[in-house]
Amino acid sequence: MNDKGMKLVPLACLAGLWSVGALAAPVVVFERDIAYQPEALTVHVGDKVRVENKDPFDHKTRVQQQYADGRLGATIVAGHVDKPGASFTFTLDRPGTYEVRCLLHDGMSAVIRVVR
Ligand SMILES: [Cu+2]
Repeated sequence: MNDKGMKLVPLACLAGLWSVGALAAPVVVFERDIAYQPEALTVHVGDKVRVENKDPFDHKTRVQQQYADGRLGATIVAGHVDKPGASFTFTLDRPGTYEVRCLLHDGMSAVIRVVR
């Protein structure tokens, strides 16, 4: 392929799409080397977050709201078994901070901040 047009899609156009939750591609968090990558990210209310397992073994993801004092609140994902090569998607509908934790591997966690 040598279609220069494909390469010249204005970045501003892509950024515009990204900000529209309903149309945006999911934000992807990879499970790789027994870690969530990235381990910290910020998304907007209503964004889809996709967890994709790149490791050759299972992970088990729990997502819970996390208060400023560290206490955990509402459960968003109770414990999804993530098979190798598979992915699943969830949506965070309320602003706040959320802990993503693997129930199979100690210390494997990430933090998602959800803003308006
Ligand atoms: Cu794990």
